[in-house]
Amino acid sequence: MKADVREAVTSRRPPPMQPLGSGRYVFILVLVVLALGLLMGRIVDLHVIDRSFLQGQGDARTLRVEPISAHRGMITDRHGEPLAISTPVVSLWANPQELPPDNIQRLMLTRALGLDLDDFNARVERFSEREFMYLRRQMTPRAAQQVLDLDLPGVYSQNEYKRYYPAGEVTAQLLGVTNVDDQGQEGLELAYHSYLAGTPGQRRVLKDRKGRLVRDLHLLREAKPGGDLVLAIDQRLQYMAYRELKAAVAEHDADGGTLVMMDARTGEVLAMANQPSYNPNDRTGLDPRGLRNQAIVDVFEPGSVMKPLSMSAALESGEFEPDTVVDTSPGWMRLDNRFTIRDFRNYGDLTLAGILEKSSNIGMTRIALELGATTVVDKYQELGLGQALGTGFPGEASGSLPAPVYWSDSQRATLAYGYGLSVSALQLASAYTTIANGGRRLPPSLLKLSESPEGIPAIAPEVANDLLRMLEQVVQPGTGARRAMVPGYRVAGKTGTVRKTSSEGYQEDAYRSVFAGIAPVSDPRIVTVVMIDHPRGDEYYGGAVAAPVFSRVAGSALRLLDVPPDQHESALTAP
Ligand code: 59J
Repeated sequence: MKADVREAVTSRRPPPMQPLGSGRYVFILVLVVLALGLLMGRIVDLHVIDRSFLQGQGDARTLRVEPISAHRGMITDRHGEPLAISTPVVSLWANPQELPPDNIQRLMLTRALGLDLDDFNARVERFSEREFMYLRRQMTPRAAQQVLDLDLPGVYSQNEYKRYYPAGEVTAQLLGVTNVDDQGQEGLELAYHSYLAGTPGQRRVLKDRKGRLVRDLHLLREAKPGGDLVLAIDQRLQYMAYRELKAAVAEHDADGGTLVMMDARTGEVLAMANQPSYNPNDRTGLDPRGLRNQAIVDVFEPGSVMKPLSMSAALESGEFEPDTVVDTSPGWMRLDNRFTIRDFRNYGDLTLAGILEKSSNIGMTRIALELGATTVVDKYQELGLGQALGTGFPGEASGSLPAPVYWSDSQRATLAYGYGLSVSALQLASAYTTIANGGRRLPPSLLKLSESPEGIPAIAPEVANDLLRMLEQVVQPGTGARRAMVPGYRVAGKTGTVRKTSSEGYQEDAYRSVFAGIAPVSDPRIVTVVMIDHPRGDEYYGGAVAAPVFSRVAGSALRLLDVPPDQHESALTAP
């Protein structure tokens, strides 16, 4: 069997090769040499003789991967009104190596770009070793096309988006800004940058020497547009609040001011205005003070607007009722043998409601000294003071509460009437919102909410309601806060006049005027805090400077929000 197989294999061996006849050999050799010769000739032809033609062909069509700018999401108010939008723009750039050396052509180019020829030539000189320099960024597509139509060598374009803020200075500090590369730099533009920015796409393209598109070959990755951000802000309220704040700061020749309006039911921030401000669409020569969203990032010593908050601790203690009488005479008091507390004048016997109405420092002191050493500071903490609010706003201030090893009487007293702590306007508004909605603390929200949050109980409901009524008594004809009244609506609130500090301590003639208020009392809808920094005119009391701003802003807001007027005697009395 094995022998058979071997036999079969050997029998299939090919016949031995025949020697090549010499005629056929020479013929094939000649063919091969000829073919090689032709190829060499073609190589010489392509590399030496036709070189420039080939290079031209190669340059003329280049395969490139181009980025596709992603559209940055819009920022709108709660009703979809645009507050920050991205519009298509064209940036022109040049390859300095390819620019025409000829001054006539350069003059045409600089004229179309709106540049000075000498400056331009100097810049081209500086970039002469490089292959990229911007000619002009973020031009309108039409203006850029006029430059491209000159058809000059070395001039290229790229499509981008530019941010525009329709409300300008009215929303400047809240929105913040992006830089020329569309990166969020400040405010909400910074806080929500990655959400707004989206992801740039990529496409493979065939371009000619001038960078002009010959053919769109294929999409490698689609640009993913950024998401839209819907703010809690109501643009109508925002404009109105900004206008009133600006007018008041100008009228009183103040250093600045801030205003926060919150929805009393949801904690949403309906308006947030600051002075000074700036135009985010044209930042040339801006005052850096205008960049600060004071309402969130700056803190101040609040003074008497804290009295209702410390009073909530007194009412909850069970030791005091709204009509409990406290003797405030003789209108001054010495504590710790070194510190004198004063009232504006001697008010004698005052109820708790009366203490708020007259803003008696002595009354608050008497109450605070009856309470546990940390009762008031604990309440402040429960109301969200001395801690971050979690708005996500860059640089959000926490403010500070004192935490001494030992509480002296003067420290307990001054804390209860608003000194020795610092708060932001937003924290203050949030604390008043707790009074407005029956004692639940709502986290302030800069974004529109789809549903009202639960909130955290921070004041007993009956105490919150008592306080609301007491604060209504503060804003009545004949009180220091009467100018906060709003015709047609019942309002509640508290003034404050706070001496500003310098490195030498409390100043004699520099104040902050503050008002914190709630409206309407029948069913609270808005909470507003107004702070005017250093009014320089004759008037500087909170009741004279900040309260009228509250009156105008709250009145307009209630009408814009279609809140039905109160059927109440006091509401019908004009201030
Ligand atoms: C005040 C303070 C400073 C800090 C005093 C305002 C204190 C205090 C030490 C003198 C002006 C002034 C810790 S008064 O806000 O009491 O709003 O209509 O700045 O008291 O002890 O020339 N408010 N303001 N106090 N300090 N330290 C009153 C009151 C308030 C008014 C007016 C005028 C102060 C009736 C303030 C208002 O309720």
